[in-house]
Amino acid sequence: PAPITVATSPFQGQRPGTSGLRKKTRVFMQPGYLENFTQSVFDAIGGLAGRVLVLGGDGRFFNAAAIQVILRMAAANGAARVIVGQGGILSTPAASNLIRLHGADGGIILSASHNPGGEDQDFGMKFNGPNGGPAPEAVTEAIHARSLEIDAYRTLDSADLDLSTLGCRQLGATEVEIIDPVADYAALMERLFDFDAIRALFAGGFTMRFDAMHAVTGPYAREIFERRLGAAPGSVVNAVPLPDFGGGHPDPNPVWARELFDLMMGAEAPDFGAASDGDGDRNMIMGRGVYVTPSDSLAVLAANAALAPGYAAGIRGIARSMPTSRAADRVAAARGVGMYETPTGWKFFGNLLDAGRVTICGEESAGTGSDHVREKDGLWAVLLWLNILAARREPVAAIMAAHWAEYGRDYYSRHDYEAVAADRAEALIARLRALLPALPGQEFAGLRVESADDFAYHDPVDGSTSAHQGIRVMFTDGSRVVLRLSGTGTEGATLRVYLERHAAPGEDHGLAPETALAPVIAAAEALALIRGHTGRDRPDVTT
Ligand code: VG1
Ligand code: CO
Repeated sequence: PAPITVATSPFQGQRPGTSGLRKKTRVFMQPGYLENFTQSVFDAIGGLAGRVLVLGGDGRFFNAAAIQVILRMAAANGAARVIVGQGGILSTPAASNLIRLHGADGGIILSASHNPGGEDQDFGMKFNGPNGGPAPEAVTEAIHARSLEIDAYRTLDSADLDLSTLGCRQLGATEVEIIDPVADYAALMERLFDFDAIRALFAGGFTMRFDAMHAVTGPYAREIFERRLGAAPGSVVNAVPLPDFGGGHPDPNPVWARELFDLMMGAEAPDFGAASDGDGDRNMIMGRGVYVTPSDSLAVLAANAALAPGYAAGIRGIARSMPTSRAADRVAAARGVGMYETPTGWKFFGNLLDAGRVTICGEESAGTGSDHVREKDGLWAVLLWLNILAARREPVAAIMAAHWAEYGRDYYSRHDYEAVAADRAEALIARLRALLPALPGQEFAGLRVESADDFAYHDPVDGSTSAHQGIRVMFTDGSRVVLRLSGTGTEGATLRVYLERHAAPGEDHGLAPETALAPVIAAAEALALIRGHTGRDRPDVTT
């Protein structure tokens, strides 16, 4: 079929946020909407002629149709080759791996990640560059700029391709290669971790439950945990990806993965519990009777990484997003390795990883990963935990207690106020911004401000600056409050309030987080007047 050019006019609001462009599914399904954005991506990277692209998604509603649209457009734009996951499925970390493995020029991942899926829920599209990582801000801004002036897109008048069987198909002059979404990823995991030791752990009676939340990790988890590592059949639950994630909210945290959380806190708990999100880049870690906060998990993984073969030489440095607790900083300081604090979103880790400055990265939002790919990686985190458990032969709770005894405990919690009227949420942040210079020395509910700023990041590798990344308030007792607005929502604004307090080695590490954090929560309210601005007397989601 010959390429055809279709006239179009711009849609407002095609600006990628923290992680790609996320909108209501019906917005994406409007005629021309997906096409405009896709062509804007191709144009912004200098065209697709002769280039190689990786393509897949998390299987949510509209995934299959959108893949066909993008394939036709890639072919009409002259792509040499498109590597597609069978059935249109690829987890985000698997896509990142494939881009690197094939030396592709980039990849498109269809996902709204932890947002619910379905015709009335959310859809999204992420573009990753040749390093396998999320496009940096300069690229996402160029895509947005292009979307505002676009007047035509290219496509083919051709039938849908069969993506259900492996192998190569021809689409115009473009070769489309349909690959097993799991195989290369599982092989990478086998290289990084001591599968023999983990197999021996399971053979010795160790039990686990992994909740795939009816999202993309089901097939990956079954293959790796049950088939290759010998976890008991049925250890992986909700393993079949569904277009609406079974009506659930595929966000692995104590609220949305309640069933797993309750199991792990009850009398029937297995030794280990974990879950992942829509596109497979997040993780939740639990032991019997214990929930490991993502910030703590990052610190423990960094401290113990050398127990895994892939990291036996030690780590070069650690990076965390600014709102993530400072638990990892204590590990970096003790090991004498570099520590970097970046804005929220994995795209900011790419340069540090490419430059070899850091090995392990993490975010408080349940994202952890390493230099093996350029995305956060849910199953990677679960496997590193399993490798550590296989080497140390101690329960998760004992590992946490020992970690806190050595470094102290950073009590941590995040309060989310969702779907707040955008002007009210923005007014709250604007007020704080205006107050910043006067805050040091002031007291709020008994806590004295030591310093406060609107976080700006200066990338040490490419010299770029990203400003207005969140309000940071440090108190003299070492506590911290961070406030920022989410960049992944599709309805109104979501205010995130991040609360943290350090209990040094020797202090009480056995408190409930809400008890330990009560003074910080009170100070955050006194400082930011959250109730007044949001009209809510409590957060919608506490993690
Ligand atoms: C959230 C998290 C952030 C994460 C991002 C994408 O962003 O806070 O840490 O990188 O989601 O994760 P925001 O702007 O809503 O706070 V994923 O797994 O949804 O791609
Ligand atoms: Co995700």
